[in-house]
Amino acid sequence: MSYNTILVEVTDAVMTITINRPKQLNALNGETIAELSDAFKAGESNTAVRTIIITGEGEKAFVAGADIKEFAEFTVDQGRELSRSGHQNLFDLVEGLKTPVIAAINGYCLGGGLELAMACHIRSASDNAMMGLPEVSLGVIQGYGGTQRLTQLVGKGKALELIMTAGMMKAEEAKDWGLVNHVTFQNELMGMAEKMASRIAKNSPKAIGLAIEAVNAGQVDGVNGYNVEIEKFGEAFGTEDFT
Ligand code: DAK
Repeated sequence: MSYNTILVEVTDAVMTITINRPKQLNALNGETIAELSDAFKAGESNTAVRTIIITGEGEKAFVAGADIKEFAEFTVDQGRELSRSGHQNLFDLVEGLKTPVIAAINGYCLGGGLELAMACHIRSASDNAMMGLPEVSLGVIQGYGGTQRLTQLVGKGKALELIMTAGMMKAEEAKDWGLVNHVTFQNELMGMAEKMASRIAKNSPKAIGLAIEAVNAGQVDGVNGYNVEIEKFGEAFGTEDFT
């Protein structure tokens, strides 16, 4: 599939997906969400790809949110439906991918952009990155998993503070909060993400996929993560990688 709003490149077992709408600060519109969904699925099914890095084109933004022009006229039913399909087609897909996904956050990372970064397995940010959830300033709330994933990452008190103030925080503060794993200079961000990808690539892709499933299981209501770990631990013994 050829894409209009993203760039996809595979080099040395790393798929790099770049959201390519720099004039709109890489805001996520429906087309971008559909293309990202397709690219992530293609990455997971390509055994040559061991890690996926997602970033934004240009020096200003990772993603400045959902494209606010697209949902201005939405009804209650349309809002609910778009949220549901976004969860399924992109945000839950990324979180559940068996191939590790690193978000390289290179500037504004707002609203749906932060929700996308939070669905990734690892977040690295450049020192100019600004993170926030402006939704309540626009009269909506997070619709792509932000209320849940932010709470899991930083705890309820901090999550509510960021959501209710609709403010932005700098990369270093986001690191202090546990929202991002690493902060580096902008010109070193992709190198840092690639270094992480090559460290990951030394390990068993099957075991990594099983570990992702076990870690994610602990966040699902009604699922006992310890039991899932026991199952996945057992499964590992049946893989060629273990043999
Ligand atoms: N959507 C569309 N266009 C955007 C955009 C966005 N989120 N953010 C920036 N742009 C566009 C601007 O309109 C401008 O376009 P032109 O006027 O040049 O045509 C261009 O990008 C450059 O932006 P600025 O001129 O504003 O650049 P500045 O450096 O002055 O400011 C900024 C940068 C990031 C502070 C500012 O652009 C800004 O505040 N942007 C909006 C941030 C924002 O509110 N984002 C939305 C968060 S809410 C849903 C699920 C989820 C969501 C919604 C619905 N459903 C399931 C229905 C999620 C909502 C959100 O993400």
